[in-house]
Amino acid sequence: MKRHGLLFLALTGALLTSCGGPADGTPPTASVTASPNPLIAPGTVTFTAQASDASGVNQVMFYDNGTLIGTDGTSPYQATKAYTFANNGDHAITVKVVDNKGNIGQAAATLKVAIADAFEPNDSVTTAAPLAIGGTASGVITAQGRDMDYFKFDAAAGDMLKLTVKSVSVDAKSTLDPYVMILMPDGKTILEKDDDTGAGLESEIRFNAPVAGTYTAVVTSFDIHDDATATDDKTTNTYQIALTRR
Ligand SMILES: [Ca+2]
Ligand SMILES: [Ca+2]
Ligand SMILES: [Ca+2]
Ligand SMILES: [Ca+2]
Repeated sequence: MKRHGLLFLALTGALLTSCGGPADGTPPTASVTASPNPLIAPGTVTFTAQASDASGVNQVMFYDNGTLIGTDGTSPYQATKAYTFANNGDHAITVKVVDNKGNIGQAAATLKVAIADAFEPNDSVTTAAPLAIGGTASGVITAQGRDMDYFKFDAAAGDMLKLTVKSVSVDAKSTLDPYVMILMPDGKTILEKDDDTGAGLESEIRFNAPVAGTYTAVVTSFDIHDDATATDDKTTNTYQIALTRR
């Protein structure tokens, strides 16, 4: 133990000698901003840090939720990162600014990543958004090439129900030709599917629930359903889904 103490003293002495001049124990000033903020994903965000120090700034490190995303040693101090719809939510952005004497200054900001569809991500049975019988919800087929929107509802055996997916009759600017499927409680078997039974190109399914359980409605566009390679990604692909008794 004493040997370690002596070694530490020797190292400290060497460091003090090598630095020379007046000691700088003051950390750099730091702040960070994100642009755009909020980001409507997908897109790329540029992070810019303001940093200054009497001894000079050595480098700035940028982190998103604790993960290093970039390092910059020259002003303007910047880093960029691409986000997808899957990054939906708040991100804790932090920077560490190291001066030429090893002091560290820190700053933080919140980046909001949003997507045009508030129910996203809802691309699987397990991430389906709840839809009550008698309820409606508004979504958008967007933010990825082949968006599918999953909604789940509980039904009793014999429930007589109607599911509609409306586009232009709710939003005149909608560009969506909706397509909808209802999956059995196993989450795989298709109970019913429909393209254009509703008004115009809109979808409507009248069905009786064969068994009690949690069913899933999958909304997408006709183009995506019709062609396994087609993409259809427009922020104007709006729709309203409604589930009612009949
Ligand atoms: Ca300093
Ligand atoms: Ca969507
Ligand atoms: Ca989706
Ligand atoms: Ca349709």
